[in-house]
Amino acid sequence: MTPLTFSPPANSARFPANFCWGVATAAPQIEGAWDEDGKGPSIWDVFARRPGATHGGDTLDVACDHYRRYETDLDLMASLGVKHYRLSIAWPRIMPTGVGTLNTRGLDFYSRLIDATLARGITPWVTMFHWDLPQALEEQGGWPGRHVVDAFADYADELVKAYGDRVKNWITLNEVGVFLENGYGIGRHAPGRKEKPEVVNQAFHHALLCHGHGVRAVRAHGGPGARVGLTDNSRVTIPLTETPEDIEAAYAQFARKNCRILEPIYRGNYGENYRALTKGWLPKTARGDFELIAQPTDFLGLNIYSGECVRRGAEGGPQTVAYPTNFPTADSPWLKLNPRSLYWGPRLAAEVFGVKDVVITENGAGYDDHPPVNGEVLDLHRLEYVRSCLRELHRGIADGAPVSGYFAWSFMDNFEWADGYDRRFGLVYTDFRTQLRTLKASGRWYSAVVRANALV
Ligand code: GBH
Repeated sequence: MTPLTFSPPANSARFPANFCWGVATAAPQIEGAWDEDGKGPSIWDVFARRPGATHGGDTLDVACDHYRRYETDLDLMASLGVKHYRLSIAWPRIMPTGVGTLNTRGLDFYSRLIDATLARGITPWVTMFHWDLPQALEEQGGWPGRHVVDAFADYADELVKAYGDRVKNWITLNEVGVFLENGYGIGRHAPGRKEKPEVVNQAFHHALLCHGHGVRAVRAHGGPGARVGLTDNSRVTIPLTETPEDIEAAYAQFARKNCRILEPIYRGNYGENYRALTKGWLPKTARGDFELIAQPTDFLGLNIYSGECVRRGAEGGPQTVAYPTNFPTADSPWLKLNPRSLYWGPRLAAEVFGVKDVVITENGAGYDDHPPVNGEVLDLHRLEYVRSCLRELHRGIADGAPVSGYFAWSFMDNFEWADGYDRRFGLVYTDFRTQLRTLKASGRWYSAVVRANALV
């Protein structure tokens, strides 16, 4: 038999030079120490204590105990060869009631964390807000009230003043649509409210203003080289077949499905799609709001796990095609395994909204991994899915999608919101009883990808 030649994938799927490979986490999901060193309660600390709110009544009290273990966690991260780390800051550690006096011990914690990151040659990407609103602000009405905007403006200023000398990559808010729809619309996330669409849309407006203040704060105090963007969970519309008709349908549907966030940010108004969605209802705005919201940013962060398929319908308009009930799905039932979302997400953002730089700030898969056996967690499902996603991301870059970075969600298994500790997204397995960390097969593989800057 004559052996065929073997081209290592490393040659065929090399990523651009300077591509940023990273891992991501969020403060409330990993830190624990929920009331230590002067931290105030967040809406999640309170919500998780409500009977039935989270899987098995799980709370954020201890989580991965990262507050105490950050040094060894960062050692493990560095050993993977990862050079970028997306972390978030807990607002109630910095300002226990959301406003007023700064909590020095909270500020010091992130100062040490940032230094420890840099000391290992890892660049921090800091999210200002990943869902842990100080409970005191919720008690004054929460996101539907405009007081949150003034509070956030001060908070953002303090963060950038405190860390701007060392942090050059800032993300204002994580997934506005998700924390507001789930928290104030359907009540599945903190604070668990079920409000009318008008109230939720008003809350969206306030969150967009907070994003604007985040950008303003970075421009004002960020120093040389500072960059800032929003992280959005844009709905990705995948053309069912990659034909001109279905691609056109995907464009139209992308503009519609993301009109509450990308339209105001990239077009500076609530446009036709927004008005069609709300039947003409518009949030209360003040003079100058859109100047703040639509300030130019340096990148758009996209969290992409899945997408929906779209085709040209019988009447010629775009039509979403439902997944069959037995379509391949991760253990998270919402996570339909469709890697093409990584091709189309960045491309649509660029083509429909003119985004010049996309960073994939999250991608991954939620599975109920089995505990380690002989020190191994063989999460082949996650490995193959993420590999397929990267293959599609690579295809997108080859076709001109402006993608400059990719962060795997998540560095380690953590508090998965309403799913508690039941659902795992980590490249590292966390034993929540002993706090032992075990690198999974997917983590080992990801490390090889990062080192090769290519699909392996
Ligand atoms: C991200 O959200 C978050 O940024 C991150 O904190 C989180 O850990 C990660 O993804 C994994 O979930 O159960 O049917 O009500 C991802 C987008 C949208 C996924 C809301 C879960 C709830 C669907 N999320 N969705 S459902």
